[in-house]
Amino acid sequence: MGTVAVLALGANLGDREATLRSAAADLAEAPRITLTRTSPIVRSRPVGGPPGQDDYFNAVVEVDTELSPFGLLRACQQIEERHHRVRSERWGPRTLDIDIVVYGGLRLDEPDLTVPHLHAATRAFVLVPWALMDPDAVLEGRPVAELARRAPDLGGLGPDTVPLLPAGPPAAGGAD
Ligand code: A4P
Ligand code: MG
Repeated sequence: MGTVAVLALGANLGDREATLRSAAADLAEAPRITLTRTSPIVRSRPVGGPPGQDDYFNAVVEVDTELSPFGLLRACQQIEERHHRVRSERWGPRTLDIDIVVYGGLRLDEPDLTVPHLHAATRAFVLVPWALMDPDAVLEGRPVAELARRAPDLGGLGPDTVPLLPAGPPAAGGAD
């Protein structure tokens, strides 16, 4: 048993649904990472960034990992790279973004890694899928579902969700 972490996935270029599915599969296959739960995919208007961007598709996943926080960050970045993410413009369009939302109860503020993620508590595109995945989730003492209801970008979320992974037996070693 390692550390339970929550990762946020976002895509707004290319086949966004396929990218999120494939990223979840990559995480499930990554060494020292077990995918334990996945949220549905939500559709969201871009928050920040240049005008004229396409909608995002967002999802969150829960993993159990034996990697250190920086090891997990590196693993996420390798998966981003595999999806040919182009880092051109901060907050600009991207084929795939994977952020560490929480890593157990760790608090860390390093130049390359802040956990909990700096904006996690205020972004409906993270909080809504997280609460759908785990209705009892808590972030820094506050229910995620309640934070989601108060998030300024809540109105930018589409009404429909689609499953991230097809229904079936839980991932190998899954906790569900
Ligand atoms: N970094 C620090 N903390 C973390 C963390 N907890 N998880 C560092 C992951 N990375 C972390 O990230 C820049 C640097 O953040 C990395 O080098 C890492 O060491 P990046 O992914 O290269 O760049 P970015 O994603 O453009 O910047 P950033 O700050 O991650 O942007 P955000 O805050 O993730 O915002 N609107 C909708 N609807 N849906 C979205 O998914 N995403 C963004 C990106 C903006 N608007 C969006 C969405
Ligand atoms: Mg990022």
